[in-house]
Amino acid sequence: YGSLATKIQRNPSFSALNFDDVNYFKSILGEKNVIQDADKLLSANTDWLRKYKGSSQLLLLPRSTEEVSQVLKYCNSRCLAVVPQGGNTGLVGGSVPVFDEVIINMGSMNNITSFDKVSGILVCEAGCILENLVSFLDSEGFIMPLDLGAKGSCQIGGNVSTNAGGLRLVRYGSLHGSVLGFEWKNQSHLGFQSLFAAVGENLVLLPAAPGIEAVLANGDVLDMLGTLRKDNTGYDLKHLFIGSEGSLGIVTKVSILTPPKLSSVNIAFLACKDYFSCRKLLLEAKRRLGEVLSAFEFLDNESLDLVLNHLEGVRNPLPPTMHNFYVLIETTGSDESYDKEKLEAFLLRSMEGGLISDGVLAQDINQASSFWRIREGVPEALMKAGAVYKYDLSLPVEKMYNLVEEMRTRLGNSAKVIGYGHLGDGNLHLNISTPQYDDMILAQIEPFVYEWTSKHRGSISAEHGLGLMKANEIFYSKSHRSLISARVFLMQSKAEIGSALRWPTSWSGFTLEQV
Ligand code: FAD
Ligand code: 2HG
Ligand code: ZN
Repeated sequence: YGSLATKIQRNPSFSALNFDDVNYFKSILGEKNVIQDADKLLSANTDWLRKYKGSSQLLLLPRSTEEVSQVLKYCNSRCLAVVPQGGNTGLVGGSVPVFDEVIINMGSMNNITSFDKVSGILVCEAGCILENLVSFLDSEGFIMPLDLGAKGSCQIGGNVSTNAGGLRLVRYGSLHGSVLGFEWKNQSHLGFQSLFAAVGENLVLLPAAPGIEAVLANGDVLDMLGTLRKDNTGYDLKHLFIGSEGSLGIVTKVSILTPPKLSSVNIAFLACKDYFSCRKLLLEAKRRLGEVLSAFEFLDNESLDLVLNHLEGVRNPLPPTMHNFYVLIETTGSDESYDKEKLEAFLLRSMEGGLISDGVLAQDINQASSFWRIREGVPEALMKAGAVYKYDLSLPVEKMYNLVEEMRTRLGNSAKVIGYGHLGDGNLHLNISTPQYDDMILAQIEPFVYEWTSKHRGSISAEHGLGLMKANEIFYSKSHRSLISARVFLMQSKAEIGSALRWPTSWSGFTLEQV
């Protein structure tokens, strides 16, 4: 893969790890949480896509906020580069080292701190696996406001750091709405000041609401663990961290608003003859299913084929007629007969109007999960099919599928081009599958895909983040002016961005000297 990693140089101002460093980490974390075992390092150095590979010699597993603090403080003083890692399911090469960064994996911080049944507020450590939180909440009669195919491995700290979207965003919104606060560690190498302290120096930061605590500087804890729904006292700093991909600090704890589990869930797997019908169906679903609509996902016939051909035990729930598109609609509500009636009336109407060519409504929980398996299984099926070029785009829904078609025309028989994703959120997952990575094919895809997205005023990263893959492509989605403003703000607040040091250029695309 002709990736950025092959074109960049390690920043020489970083130190190389030595024997004393390792001993120091052992003294803080204990021998067994300082990993040098070759197999474990190999997997921590390699990303989920097996596309990005670092050469870190050290994996650290802190068990408390205090340990994270001590580790970062030491790395700061020794100028050792670090990369925060959650479940390592990220798809843009952000969770693994580029060179020899120390990996700080949060998996050992996996405790649930508290849960308030009245407010639905869950406070937990960053290393909690999403699926474990889902199970815990299920027993309490609640659900997580986000759901994604990687739930068995990804961690809530990783979700917050990537601002993961997923399958329920259409109903519950993004994590900017559900995360009430979190605790983080400053990993800055310059300035040695926490963002909170520094912002306080330059700007007015009004007193925090009860429950939020700021611990300043030198890797000390900044506690923004708000558990309030409403709090308009000054700037809401946590929003800077949601989606910052570990570039500002390490998230150690999260408090999140969880919705109650509702009793009636219905799922339909539908076929549409063309993309226009999918779009029209989405409009109708929003209008007619309204408050009960909880997911609206789509996949093209090529995506379904891939899943059926590569995943064991998955079958098409519809009779084997070829349809061009498939849509998965989920409703969640509190009145079984009313919700079902509402969905059935909607389906009947859409069928009569010609928007749906065929469809099936899940009859039980097993059938419902088999529908979800089809949709959630696409990334796994792509991995089994060979090499994959992945693009996660926000685009106007009317134009979205044109890109898939144009890409097919461009690449001809040299690649399989598939389109699927979160149609309800205007998020296309364009994937290009080839037997192996090939620079000639890559040159046909990039920068075309980014230019196309930019021309249609879309985003080159809807939900996966920038990572290493797209760190230098941010200009396709953000103007120079907005980037400079963000950069200047961060510099004034002396909150140097970790990635500016870890990677050759920061997200803003400028080196410090340029600004
Ligand atoms: P990692 O992959 O370990 O890390 C991701 C980034 O966050 C890295 O930059 C890392 O440095 C940083 N990071 C991790 N933990 C912390 C922390 N505690 N503090 C600071 N920085 C941290 N994404 C979506 O948005 N929607 C989807 O529907 C979706 N589906 C997926 C399905 C599959 C099968 C897979 C493999 C991935 C999917 N993803 C999806 C992508 C991925 O972003 C999410 O899986 C998840 O949010 C990443 O969490 P993680 O714990 O694995 O983080
Ligand atoms: C999904 O929605 C994930 O399944 C992965 O975001 C998307 O494979 C992809 O491109
Ligand atoms: Zn997705």
